[in-house]
Amino acid sequence: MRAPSPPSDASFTTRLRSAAVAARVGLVLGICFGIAFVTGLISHYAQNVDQPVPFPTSPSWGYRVTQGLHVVTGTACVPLLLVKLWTVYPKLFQRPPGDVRRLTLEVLERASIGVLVASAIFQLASGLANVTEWYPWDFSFRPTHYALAWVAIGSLLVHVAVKLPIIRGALGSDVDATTYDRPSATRPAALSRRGLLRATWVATGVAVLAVAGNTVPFLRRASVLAPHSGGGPQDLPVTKSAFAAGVTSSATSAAYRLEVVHGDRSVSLSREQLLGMDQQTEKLPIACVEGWSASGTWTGVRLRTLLDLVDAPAGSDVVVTSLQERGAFRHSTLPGNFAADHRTTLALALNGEPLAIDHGYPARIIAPNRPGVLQTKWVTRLEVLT
Ligand SMILES: Nc1nc2c(c(=O)[nH]1)N[C@H]1C(S)=C(S)[C@@H](COP(=O)(O)O)O[C@H]1N2
Ligand SMILES: [Mo]
Repeated sequence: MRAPSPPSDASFTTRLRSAAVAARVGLVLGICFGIAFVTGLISHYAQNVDQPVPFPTSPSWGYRVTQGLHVVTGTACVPLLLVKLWTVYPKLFQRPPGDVRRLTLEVLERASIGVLVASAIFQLASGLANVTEWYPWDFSFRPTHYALAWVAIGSLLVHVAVKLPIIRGALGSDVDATTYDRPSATRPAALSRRGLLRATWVATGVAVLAVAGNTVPFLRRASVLAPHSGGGPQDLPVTKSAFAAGVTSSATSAAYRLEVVHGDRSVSLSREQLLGMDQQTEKLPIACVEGWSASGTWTGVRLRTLLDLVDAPAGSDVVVTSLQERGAFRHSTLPGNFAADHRTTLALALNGEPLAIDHGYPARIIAPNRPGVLQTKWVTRLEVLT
């Protein structure tokens, strides 16, 4: 008996798998990928402790928009990438060319596509898992997602450069043109190429709607995948509850004090004393890195007023420490420009009520244009860095 021969690209005959389709889906995919890349860089930079150019505090909703875009465009990439891979995968089975120079080029190109596909799938899968707060891995998400973003964008640029003549040719001619088709791709399908493209755009739109409600209030009810679209006390979602953070008793203890420290100067304030100081009210969003965001009306003491109690020099960085004893988010550092911004508040109340314990009672930081992960809850210490 003869062994069955492996499939060759001639086994794939539908005319839907055409460069004319791949280039059109690829163009939209590339744009979404580019937006996700740039907004991802912004988010990464915003969370860096070391910022040669300070991340701006205005507009207060800036990070809300860039991170919403990051998650929405990343999600749009999922159906687009699936269709793109479906249109081109028969090329995997193309017989390699005989002559050594062309073979070498072919191997290099396929290797770069392998890197591109693997890194793109990793980015989408890890990003989606992060959005749904499912962490089935051991690595630290942010540095890994950041590093792989460079790998993905680098191999994407190589891919576009290599394919540019075909991309331009395919985009410049009719979607039904056969110029760049594989010779075997001639069998008519139940769906036209236009129909396939339309179905792809619809699927992408549905994927976008499924997550956009996390950020865009009027889309909330359309968003089946919006775990953070509402709910939570005081009309604001909660990521980590007081119970999960292990602060239920320390946050409600009569012994709670806020320490404000600058060198050997320090003051210690109870929540009643904080409430007795001048209060300001600011409308500022919480914009989680996971893509959800929601606006709140926060009332409390201007951070700068607290820093003045210990004569902190203007523009000093401030380390914010939570009552929470474990976990990466128990500390954050307010860069000098954030500490100095008049809107930055040690909030004691939210939407007209005393802060709910899950939103950071007795006191939490809220600053404009800041990733949610840095809006530390259950604050017990502010230390001015000198
Ligand atoms: N101490 C502490 N503060 C924290 C967190 C945390 O885990 N611990 N989570 C942060 C994250 S990731 C977000 S998005 C916001 C959410 O604030 P909220 O739960 O009040 O909506 O709180 C931030 N502050
Ligand atoms: Mo978050």
